[in-house]
Amino acid sequence: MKKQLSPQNMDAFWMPFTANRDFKQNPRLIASAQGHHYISNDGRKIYDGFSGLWTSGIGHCHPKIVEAVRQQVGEMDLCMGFQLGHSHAFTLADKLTDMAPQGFEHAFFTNSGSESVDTALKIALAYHRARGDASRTRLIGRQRGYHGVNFGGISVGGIAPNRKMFSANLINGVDHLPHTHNLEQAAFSRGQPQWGGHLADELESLVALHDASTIAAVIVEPVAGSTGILPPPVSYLERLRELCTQHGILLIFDEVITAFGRVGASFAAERFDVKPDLITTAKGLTNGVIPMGAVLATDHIYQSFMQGPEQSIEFFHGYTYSGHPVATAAGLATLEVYEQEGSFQQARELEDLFADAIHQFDDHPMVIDVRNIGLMGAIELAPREGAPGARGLEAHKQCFWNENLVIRNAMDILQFSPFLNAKPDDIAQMFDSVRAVLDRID
Ligand code: PXG
Repeated sequence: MKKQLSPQNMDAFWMPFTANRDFKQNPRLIASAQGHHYISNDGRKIYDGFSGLWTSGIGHCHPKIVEAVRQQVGEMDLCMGFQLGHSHAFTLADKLTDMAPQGFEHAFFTNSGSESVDTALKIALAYHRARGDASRTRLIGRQRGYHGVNFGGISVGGIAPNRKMFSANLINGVDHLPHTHNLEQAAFSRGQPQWGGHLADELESLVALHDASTIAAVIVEPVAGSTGILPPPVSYLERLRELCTQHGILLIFDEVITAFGRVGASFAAERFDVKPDLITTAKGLTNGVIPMGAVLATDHIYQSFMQGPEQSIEFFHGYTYSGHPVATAAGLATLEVYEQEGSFQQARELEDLFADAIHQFDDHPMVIDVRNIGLMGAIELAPREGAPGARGLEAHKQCFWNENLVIRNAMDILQFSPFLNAKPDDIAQMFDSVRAVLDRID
């Protein structure tokens, strides 16, 4: 007999990035997902305003992806991934690099965004060493950056609660650029803020401090996501690129969120027309159906590894499940659907409507900022006196229980990540619900 869930028997599952005790008092449980909706355990149809944590851009249980997975799992569940290969992994790498900005000709497969980030950092370090420039060991991230939860990722990341418990064990030789959030200068910007491009010049100070010959790579999210959606100021990414090139530093774009249509293009690198040296991806690579990530590398980087005796391994790195057959089948089907349905274009066409809808909150008395780019948007609430984050969490819960809507809160910042193929009426309805909630809470 199926055990009924109750707060008394939910302790075995230690939930990720969740207030376990609070959640288990009154769990928000989902029984199924289809298209743009979840069905909750209590039978309600709930609109997913967050595309399943930025992952399921073309909707849940897309029939073509489900079918590809079904077929693959019955045909070849697993292929030993080291020293053996299977054609789907090669085909997916081809398709992915075709979709990527020009010059990205190689893909290294991982199983998550965190693994993609740590893989990219290792590629950057090993690349310099392979070129005989082994003194380039320092890494530069950015305050408020999120690069997953592995040791490399939290070291270059800039989110204090993710770092503080491990502060003595973070990897050595990491600095951070300042973040670009500034309410005085750039609140209520539509799209890229006009203010803040100069913050990229802070890289010059780090170069002056350490000397360029010690710096391997800079890693940034082209649009900072988890921290509450910070679109890049006008000219910021261009300037970072310029400085990295000038100083021989690799530029890594962490596109775990921004790739695959989220900013109305295949990649943010494409949208902002700035070409990094490495790109990390995950999430939308399989529409979230099977965990998978990838690091994209330029031919120049790949070729710098392809030296020495041919029988020796060029890069001592990889995961049991790198290029897993079922994940690659999901990835292939997903990229095909993006093309067939014109998903990135659909997202681009929705951007203005989404921007109008979210900026209706610009003059709401509880709101201190509204930001958007592509189909990423945030409403920043003024925190309650003495209780930062409480208002945001209450809004999230009220959306779920009273409005049948899933949104995400990062402290007091409400975040929205609509489907690439969202219906305009659903976007309007989502923000009607948010308004109802904001009018109700104090
Ligand atoms: N880099 C970036 C830019 C991310 O957004 C990761 C790396 C790590 O990916 P994995 O697959 O290891 O989780 C992410 C993940 C949120 C939220 O609420 C964001 C992520 C994950 C969970 C929640 O913004 N991003």
